[in-house]
Amino acid sequence: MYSTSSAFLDALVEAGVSYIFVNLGSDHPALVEAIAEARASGRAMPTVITCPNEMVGMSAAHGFWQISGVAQAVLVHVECGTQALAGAVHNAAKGRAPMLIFAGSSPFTQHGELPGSRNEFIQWIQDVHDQRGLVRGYMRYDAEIRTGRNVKELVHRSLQFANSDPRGPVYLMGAREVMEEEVTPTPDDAASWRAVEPVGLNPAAVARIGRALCEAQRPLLITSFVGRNPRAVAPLVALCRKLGMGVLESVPNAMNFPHDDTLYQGNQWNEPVQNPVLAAADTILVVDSDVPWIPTVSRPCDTARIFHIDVDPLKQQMPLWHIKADGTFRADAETALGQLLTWVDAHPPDSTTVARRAAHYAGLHASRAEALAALEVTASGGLLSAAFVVARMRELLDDSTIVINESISLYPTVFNHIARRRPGSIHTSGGGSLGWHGGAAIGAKLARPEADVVVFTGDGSFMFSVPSSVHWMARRYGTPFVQIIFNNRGWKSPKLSALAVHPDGFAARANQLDTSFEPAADYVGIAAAAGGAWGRQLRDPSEVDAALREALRVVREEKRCAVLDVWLAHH
Ligand SMILES: Cc1ncc(C[n+]2csc(CCOP(=O)(O)OP(=O)(O)O)c2C)c(N)n1
Ligand SMILES: [Mg+2]
Repeated sequence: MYSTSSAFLDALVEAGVSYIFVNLGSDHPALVEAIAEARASGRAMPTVITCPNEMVGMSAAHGFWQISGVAQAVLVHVECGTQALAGAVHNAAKGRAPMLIFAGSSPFTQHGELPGSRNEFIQWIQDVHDQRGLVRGYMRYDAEIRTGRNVKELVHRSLQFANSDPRGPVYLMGAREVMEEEVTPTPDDAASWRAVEPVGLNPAAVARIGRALCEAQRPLLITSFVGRNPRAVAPLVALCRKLGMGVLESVPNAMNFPHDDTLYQGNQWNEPVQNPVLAAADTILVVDSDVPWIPTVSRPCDTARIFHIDVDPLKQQMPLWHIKADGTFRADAETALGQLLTWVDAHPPDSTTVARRAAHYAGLHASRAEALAALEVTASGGLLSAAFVVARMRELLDDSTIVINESISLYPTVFNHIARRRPGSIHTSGGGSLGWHGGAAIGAKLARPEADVVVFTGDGSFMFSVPSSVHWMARRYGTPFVQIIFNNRGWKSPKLSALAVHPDGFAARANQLDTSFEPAADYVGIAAAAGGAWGRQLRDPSEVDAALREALRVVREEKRCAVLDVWLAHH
């Protein structure tokens, strides 16, 4: 029998979906049957990945997209499974990661009126008023499949939304009876549902921005996620070189600009100080950033001319957002940067000016490099420092390695000392709901099995990631990765947040702020029990090199995860 569910699976194949990350329930008999039927009859179907935890599954779809650029599907159980997607929903929405989520819903008949009618107690309990409303605030689109006759249309329409700018997750819901409905196969028309083509700048805008950048004394580009599209990095680098324009990353989410380029001026996060490069810029081009600076601590000079480019410059989903820009432009970064490059080629700036600007930034770059090198030592008292561990790892990796960074208070340490150069070679979630890295590493490895995947995470974020599920999946699906846990015995960041607002209060005088993980859990033991991971705890700097080498060997040769529990000073 060919059902709505069979057509749903066919639509996914037509749309180029390779994996469905599933967590099944009583809403899915039609899909389970359709999957078994497709397998038995040899029909093409996405590979099914069993996800014991939904958030891990959705994070895997997120990571897969980050590496491959191809949206995948996530299948969850009614409103319960939808809620269990948890913070992964936030991360995909904020990180603009496209994927299709499908959830069943309780049968809408209770006397056997239709195939799929209620036959289990839970179907009354799981019947809720607004299942789609649970995630609507985060979805680019949501809809209900009401008949199998147009299910393929709904799949293609939702993926068209997911893949069109600003991209993000979409949600479809279908009740049991609808997913059981017998239908006739329809032709593949996925090609007519492609993403909306990227938009560029209008010609006047190109000239206006181009002229301002050429006239500037000290032009600066600020970005957070230009490199989410790895193809946008080359025009960015070329434009910056042509202009002698420095690049400052704010809360980077990808490899936006090669760290060894002398125009690179570092990355800013929550540092409670004014960034001097930002303060010195007279013309600033913000491209693809949700938080280009934090005005209460660090901002451009009042007279700076600011231009802002993003496919979603209004930040449609953020109630409060503003930067004091002289011009705001809705455009795709790769397209816009290419247009600006062409304009600058046709109207080349004065070469001595460009050389002067570039030399200025190169001087700052060299001082920065020196300061970073000085940090790549062990901490006082023979303790490990994160900068030391990251720097030692850098020496063992090449440009092809995929680095996943969820190191929280150590985000900048990882970015600065791993110092990536290849577009697409480092990622964060792009959101703020912790626990993304484990699923993301699995997705990344599925997307590029030949690459090494190296994860850096805080100990708190490791606990958030549902490591039992992550490590079980990593073994089951052969997606081994190196996982370096920065174990500062707890949550440093909430402590820093409290002390930043109340530096002299009770909290500052208290000897504990309920952020500690003492006594520490055995993280290597958790990963070993769940997925047969290899691992060890590291406390002595002299053991680091051998342990990092062994971790890479284990992942490459034994094809199992390698977990290093790196003991840092207590937070
Ligand atoms: C799902 C979720 N819960 C809580 C928080 C709030 N939060 C932000 S940072 C942090 C601590 C993270 O701990 P860890 O990964 O060990 O990093 P550290 O701060 O110690 O560097 C917490 C709890 C969050 N961002 N997301
Ligand atoms: Mg911690």
